[in-house]
Order: sequence, then C-alpha cells, then structure tokens
Amino acid sequence: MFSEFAIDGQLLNALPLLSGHINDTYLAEYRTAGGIERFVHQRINPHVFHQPEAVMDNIVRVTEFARQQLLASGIDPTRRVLTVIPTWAGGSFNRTASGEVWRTYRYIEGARTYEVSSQLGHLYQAARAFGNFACLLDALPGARLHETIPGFHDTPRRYAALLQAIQADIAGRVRDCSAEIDFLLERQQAAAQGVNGLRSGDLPERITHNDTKLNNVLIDDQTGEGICVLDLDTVMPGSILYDFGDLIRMGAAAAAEDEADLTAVDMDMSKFRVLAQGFVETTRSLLIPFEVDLLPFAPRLITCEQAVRFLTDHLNGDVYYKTQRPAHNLIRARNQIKMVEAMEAAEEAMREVVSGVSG
Ligand code: GN1
Ligand code: MG
Repeated sequence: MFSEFAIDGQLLNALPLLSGHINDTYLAEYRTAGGIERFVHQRINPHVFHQPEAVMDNIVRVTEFARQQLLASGIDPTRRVLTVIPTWAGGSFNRTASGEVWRTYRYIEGARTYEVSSQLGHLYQAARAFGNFACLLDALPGARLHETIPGFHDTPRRYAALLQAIQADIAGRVRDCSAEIDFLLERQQAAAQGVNGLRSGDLPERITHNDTKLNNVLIDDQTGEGICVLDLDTVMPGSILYDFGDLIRMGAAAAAEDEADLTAVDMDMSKFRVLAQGFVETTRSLLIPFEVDLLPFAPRLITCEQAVRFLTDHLNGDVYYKTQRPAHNLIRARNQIKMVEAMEAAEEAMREVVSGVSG
C-alpha cells in the first residue's frame, strides 16, 4: 500500500502513532539515496470524512498556497508547511482495493508536538501559529473550500444529534447522564450564537482550521518556535471564534481533556493570557470589532459544543471518537462540562485580558 506513494526508497519500518481521535497514522522510515528519510502515512477515517477527495483537495490548495507565500517572502517552506507526497499516478491520496483511503506527508524533523504543556512559551507559539495561519488563508484565491464535515460547528445541529441520541438511547446510558444532559440543554440557546452570527452576516465567514489544539502545532526543538500547523482535515469555511475557542478549550485547561479527576479540571488564566496575546497579536489586522467582542465568549461556546459531541457519542455507544477506557467519552464530556463552568466564571477576567492585548 505505502509503495503507491512516490517515495524513491526502501521501506524499513512503520510504527503507529497513537495521537489523534480520528485517523490512523504511521511514521515510516525509508532508506533513500539521500540517507534515511521519514514520512507519515495516514489512513483517513471513512466514517468521519465521507469525501476524502474533498479533504485532500482543500489540503493541496492550502499547502500549495502557503508554500508559495512563504517562498515569496524568502522563507524556506520545507519545515513550515506540510508537504503532500503524491502517488506515482500523481494523485494526492490512494484508494486501496478494499476502499481504504491513504495519504502521505513528509515528516518534519527536529520538531515535536505537545499534548499538554505547562510551558507558556509553547502555548504562545501555538497561538501565534494559528493566528498567522488564519491571516495567511484570508488571502487564499479561488472557490470556497469544501466543507469536509458539513455542519462541523453548527452547534444547533450538534444539539439536535444529542437530542436524537437521548431519544434513541441505543446503549441504555441516558439514565446515568441526566445531570450532564440538563447542564447542556440549559445552554442550548447561548451556544447557537456562533452559527446565528454567521447566518445573519454579523460574523464574517473565514477559512478556519477547526482543530486548533496545542498538539496540532509543531514546535521547533531548537528555537521553540511554532513552525508548522498540522491536521488540515477540517480546514474549511467557518468563524474565527471557533479557532480561538478551541485554542482556549484545551490550551488554557489546567488538565488534559480526558482527566477524570474533576478537581484538577479548571481554567488556567496564565495560559489564557499568553494564548490570547499570541492569537490577537497575529490577527489584529484581520478581526472586526464584533469578533473581538465575542472572543471571551468563544471558549465556552466551543467547549459546550465539544461536551455535547462527547456526550452524544457516549449515548450512541462510542461510534465516533476512539476510546481507550470504559466510559471514556463520558469522562471527556464531564471534563468539558467542568471547563464550561470554569469559563463562565472566568468570562469577565477573559474580557479584561482580551481588551488589554487588543487595545
Ligand atoms: C478530534 O482527531 P483529533 O484529536 O485531531 C475531532 C475534533 C475534536 C477533538 C477532541 C474531525 O480531533 O473536532 O475537537 O477530536 N476531529 C474531528 O479532542 O471530529
Ligand atoms: Mg483533528
């Protein structure tokens, strides 16, 4: 299968990389004329991405554009943007006889991602990388990007899916989740504000990354700089609030997304400060006042939506997210609910920070 990709070398080994809830990823070593080279082979999850060609079409456009922009500014793009390795036939992905869809990227050496980091410098760098990415894509020419997952941040639709899961109760889990369900339903109206803003035109539609987690930015081992934004599967039209909200959801959390000890789950305002600073500094010329106004609200919007998604998957019997332990999705949902509470309590403090850095 891997031999379909245009790599002039001999495959030595391929090890699974375990991060990510959706795709299957392998880091492969090849012996080439130039020495040992590494590549990332990834199987795109067909249950999540129904149109892999649309995903790859977006990714090729975005990475090619980024590469040109970097070159035009005299910057070497090799380690700053993902390189899609084509198939020998010239395609951006390979569909196997059994219908699996694989793609390949060049592995970027000398940099790594962090799942959770207490180093404020990493967070600041990640925020800048996502902010710069949004600015870069603001100039992307051509047709609107594909919606790789239709309604991805359509929060009312996420709520509708939750209500459907409650109704069906296919795994018999609803009776143990009434507190979580009540909590989320109370916030149904507030959480519709992003979609409503886009529909009314009050919020501009932009190209957004839609998975702005710390672990989707490569941090250079030597310089500590956030050099490359990863995981471009959900790059598509959306609101910048989604990207800022998701950045804070995990980046400003005191604990991991699936920490079961809820006493450890909280907002860390020192993390929030550097994230807001990095993001606002890099997007200042892009954002309109209404977007800046909603930045302190965005984290709870997106975290509430994430809780809805985890709880829905728990009620549906764990069919979407990969799980590693029993009730993993419920643990994640509870964790996110605790984060929503923390964000509600911290909203004024967040507003002060945002007005400080955007002033
Ligand atoms: C999924 O696979 P990963 O970890 O990059 C999900 C995101 C969620 C995230 C929660 C396509 O991303 O939307 O926010 O899990 N991606 C998709 O950690 O659903
Ligand atoms: Mg992702």
